[in-house]
Amino acid sequence: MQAPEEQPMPVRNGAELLLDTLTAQNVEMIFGYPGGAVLPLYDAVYRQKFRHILVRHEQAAAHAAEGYAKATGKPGVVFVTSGPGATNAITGIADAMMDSIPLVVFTGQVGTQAIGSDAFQEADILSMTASITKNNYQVHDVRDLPRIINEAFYVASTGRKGPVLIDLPKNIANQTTNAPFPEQVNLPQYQPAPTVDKHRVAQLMQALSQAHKPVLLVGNGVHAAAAQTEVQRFAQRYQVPVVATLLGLGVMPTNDPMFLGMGGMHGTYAANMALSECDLLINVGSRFDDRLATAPQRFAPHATIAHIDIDAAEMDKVIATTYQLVGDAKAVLKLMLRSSATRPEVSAWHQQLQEWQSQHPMHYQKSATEIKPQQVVELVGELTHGDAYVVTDVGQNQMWAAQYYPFKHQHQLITSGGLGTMGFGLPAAIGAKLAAPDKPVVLFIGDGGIQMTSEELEVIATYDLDIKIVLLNNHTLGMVRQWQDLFYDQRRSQTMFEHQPNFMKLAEAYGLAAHHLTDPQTVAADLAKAFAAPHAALIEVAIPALEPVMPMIAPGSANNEMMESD
Ligand SMILES: Cc1ncc(C[n+]2csc(CCOP(=O)(O)OP(=O)(O)O)c2C)c(N)n1
Repeated sequence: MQAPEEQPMPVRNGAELLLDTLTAQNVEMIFGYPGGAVLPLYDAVYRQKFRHILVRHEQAAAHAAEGYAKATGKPGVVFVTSGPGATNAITGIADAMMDSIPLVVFTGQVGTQAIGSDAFQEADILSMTASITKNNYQVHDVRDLPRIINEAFYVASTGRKGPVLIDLPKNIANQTTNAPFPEQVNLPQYQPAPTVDKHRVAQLMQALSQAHKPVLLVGNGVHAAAAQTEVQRFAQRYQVPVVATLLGLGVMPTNDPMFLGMGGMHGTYAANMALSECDLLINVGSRFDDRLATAPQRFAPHATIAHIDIDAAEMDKVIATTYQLVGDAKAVLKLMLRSSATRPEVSAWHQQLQEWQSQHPMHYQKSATEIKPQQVVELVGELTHGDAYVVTDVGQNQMWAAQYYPFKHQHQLITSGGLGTMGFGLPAAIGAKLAAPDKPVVLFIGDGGIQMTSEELEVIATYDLDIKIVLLNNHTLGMVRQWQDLFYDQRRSQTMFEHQPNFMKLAEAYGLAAHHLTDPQTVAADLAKAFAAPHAALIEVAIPALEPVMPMIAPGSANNEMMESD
């Protein structure tokens, strides 16, 4: 008798097989853009009525898939055509790689017989994406498709997550087969969940029980492992204060007494002083990026450092560490919580931290004549009760959102951390809203960044996505201008916009509600009004051109060398 998995399947072509495999993987949505090399895929999408979101540029397909993946924790799926379609998606793929976001990207390719002949719309996307994907494949036999797809999903969403690309030549998409599927994933060399070294956990807990000034640093790895509860429990049980990286925001509720805020270049005074003065630093799932460890040689100079990360390659990459714990953050924290180690004596440390917090709170100069961006973020925080998915673009808008929004949940902040990609925000907000239609989604974006992917306003209109776009318009590439002012003697080369599009008319052209806010006296009421309707709105807020993001650590300075505003 034949085993059930060996029974012949109905004859299907590669494109149909691909969609069937996606269905088996519980994929509910694809972000993409059609073209010649992916015609078979789009024909299958049409006939199988697969939910497909038609973006207006392939970069946006990748960013929207990132937003979707961030909001759901599931891999985002992308379809683009060969050549220019594939190269347009590269920025989003690189962005996902830097922030460990699971994506499965399908690129069309010219037929196998034409590969290497400079055929129409041919690009060697495998070489181009080798360094910005966790793995990439080109399919040469239709019967390999289910195996490759299953492997791609497995690799993208396990271990250190990231993008995987599958290049599908057109003739393979058209080839028919009755090959069975699905197959078990069989990748013996790939060990995504390393076993945690219990002995090291015990050593670390022993060190903790003797520390007088411990700090827990939390990064993206905590989100990836869904270890928010464990972090909170650990902080509470051992009275260890917590500092977050940009991508670690949301792990601790902003108002938690154990939370010191974001550390690094634009972090809080208390967080950066804690990093500088601590005697034990336990880093959970952050990679000591240079925006956090601003001067690696002088980072946490008095501390014994422990690093918990799923990726062994992160160990000692930037900062030398004493305790290295390779493993899933949740698994490691669970073991740490099970330890019988005694609680350290930390009352003097807490008193010191409280002093820093009360003497140097986050603050900005209020104004009776101008709307301040920090105030806008605070007001949006109140309006949304700290519950919204907050998506940002890159620049000052991103930092003000990180500094002033009252985050409560994990996965709540969707931002481009590692690559710092302007143009990320608008499409990522689309992905987040499609992933969580019942949740409020707010996008903070600058006047530079919105012009990079503004064509996606059409997608918001087409699918009637209730996204509140808060455009902080300072008529300048604010973050770059800030650096020019500070470090280039105010030579504002190419960073001041003398002419700008009429953003209100732009919104109207796409059929979206538009609000222009200029009055600081009425800004709270104006924002509330703009947020009231259950449809998208572009809310342009006029903010001062020269407002800086403070505090700031100059590049190369140590964490305790902060510039503060008056
Ligand atoms: C694709 C891309 N190009 C250039 C940059 C460099 N860059 C970083 S922030 C920034 C200015 C952003 O200006 P805007 O979007 O107006 O936001 P603001 O800083 O004023 O809030 C630039 C140009 C980038 N991060 N990404």
